[in-house]
Amino acid sequence: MDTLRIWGRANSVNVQKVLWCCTELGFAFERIDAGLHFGQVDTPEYRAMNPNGRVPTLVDGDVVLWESNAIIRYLALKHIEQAPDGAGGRLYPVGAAPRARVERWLDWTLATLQPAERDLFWGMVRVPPEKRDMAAITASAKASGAAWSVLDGHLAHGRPFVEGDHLTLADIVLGGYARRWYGVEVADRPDLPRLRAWYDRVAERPGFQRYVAPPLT
Ligand SMILES: N[C@@H](CCC(=O)N[C@@H](CS)C(=O)NCC(=O)O)C(=O)O
Repeated sequence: MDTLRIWGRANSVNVQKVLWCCTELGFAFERIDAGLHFGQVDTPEYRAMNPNGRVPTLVDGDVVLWESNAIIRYLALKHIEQAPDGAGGRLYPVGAAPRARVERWLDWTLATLQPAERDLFWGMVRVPPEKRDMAAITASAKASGAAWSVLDGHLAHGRPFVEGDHLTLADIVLGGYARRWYGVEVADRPDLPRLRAWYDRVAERPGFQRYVAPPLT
């Protein structure tokens, strides 16, 4: 099997989810720094792989993919092809209903959570204090709290992971953003005990510890 090549800087949440996913699946990979101060993403060679000039990009032999959620779906499906009863089928359930329940969180993260939390994360982590737009940060913190309340309510099902008794792609994608939520200072952070208990659980995974837990930069 070719070693997977993953282009993207290690502090990108969208790269981190791919690395964590590879760890859950036992896939070896090589990561190449790209994006922000590492550059690379504007070269013709990179744009030929990923015309968006964003990270991550996955290269697996002649398969070249961008969009992090598409990449983790691909990795899980690749694993299912190799080992139908293995880790891929647990991360990305095969049945229509269980898979759709996982899929919704992948879509929700892109459509609802990420737009809500972007100004909070960027403002608090990547902008120096004297240049922060505190109105945008406050609005983003409020919108983030509202989004996380949706997941907290969902977790009233009482099971350990977002869609049941084991980790799925939903936990990986949401876990990366939860790292950001709990990693920045938020005034009036809503008390969401089910969310916090779930976060502490997923944060124990070796793939999270290695790729998602490091300091936010
Ligand atoms: N929806 C895309 C978003 C890709 C994206 O915006 N990635 C960011 C990093 S999280 C990026 O490339 N930023 C510019 C850069 O690093 O140069 C995905 O999930 O892959």
